[in-house]
Amino acid sequence: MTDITFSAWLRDTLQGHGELPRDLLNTLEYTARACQEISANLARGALAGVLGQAGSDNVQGEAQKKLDVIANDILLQTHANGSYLASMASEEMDDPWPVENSIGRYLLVFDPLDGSSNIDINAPVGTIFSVLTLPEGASPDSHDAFLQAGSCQAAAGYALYGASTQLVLTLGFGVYVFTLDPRSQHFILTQSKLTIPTDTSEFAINMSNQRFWEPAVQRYIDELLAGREGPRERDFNMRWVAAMVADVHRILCRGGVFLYPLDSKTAAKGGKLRLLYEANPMGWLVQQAGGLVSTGRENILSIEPTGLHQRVPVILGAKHEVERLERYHREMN
Ligand code: AFP
Repeated sequence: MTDITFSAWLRDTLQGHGELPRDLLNTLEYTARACQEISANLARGALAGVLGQAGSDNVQGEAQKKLDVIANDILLQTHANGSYLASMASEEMDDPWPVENSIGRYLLVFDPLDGSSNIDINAPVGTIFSVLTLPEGASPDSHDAFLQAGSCQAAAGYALYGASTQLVLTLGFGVYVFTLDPRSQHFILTQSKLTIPTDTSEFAINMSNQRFWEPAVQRYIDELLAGREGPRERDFNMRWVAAMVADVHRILCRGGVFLYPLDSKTAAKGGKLRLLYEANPMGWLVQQAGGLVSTGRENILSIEPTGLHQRVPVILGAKHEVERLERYHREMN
């Protein structure tokens, strides 16, 4: 079978859907190139002296790893001369970064390196990105231009830097996986139209926060842990990679449910995960694969953002599990 490269797939797919927004195609192609360069930096790791702390904090007040800053710079520089892109925003930057002299109509918002706490132990990390359209009359350097509901995304995806480097993307008609061929340095289509089963026996949550959760989540997790003797009448398995990209990729590939719910530690900030460059892109991918994405009380993709770095509680994955959690939130909170 002939290998289908990411570029060829993009061109054929966008044409097949009646339009070829050249700016969108370029935004995605150059983002893929940036992810290839980030992957090469990660692969050299200790040999390139890029591990460890950068000695600075980001807008979240979190200590930055050297590779957080390097990955952010790679994405900025890759797109710096792109007339196709109006502006960029990042977990690592307080404010948007408008592209000079650009007439582009698209916005790119990203978490350049998700799962940073995994870098120094050679565990999976990723890049998460979301593409929005610049609203008519909006200024590319304004926060407001980016404050759009997840349902408005033009594209969403991530790169997962694991045993292999994979690019996962949706344009609104299914979820597609491309694997980087180290020899050719092309991303090759390897999976099409991923589907998440409506039921699962595998959950992902950071159990160390258990005492801080709301009653609905306490009940839900207690029932899973009770296994076949409990109300769910079957045993469940747990995974937690501490990199959302890896946990969500597992769910897209074999099912499951992921929770980073509201807890009393993070309630004042609205949650742990960020809406624009974590929950929205990952949530749209999950929804495109037949899963659901919720705060426990509402569909995350319907939230009208009020801030560039806004946080939300995140529950996503198997339809019947997310529906059960939403029911528990209605009944108990
Ligand atoms: P870092 O990028 O700071 O490692 O955070 C990763 C993350 O935002 C998300 O990818 C994980 O699911 C979650 O945080 C892990 O949080 P805990 O470290 O509290 O388990």
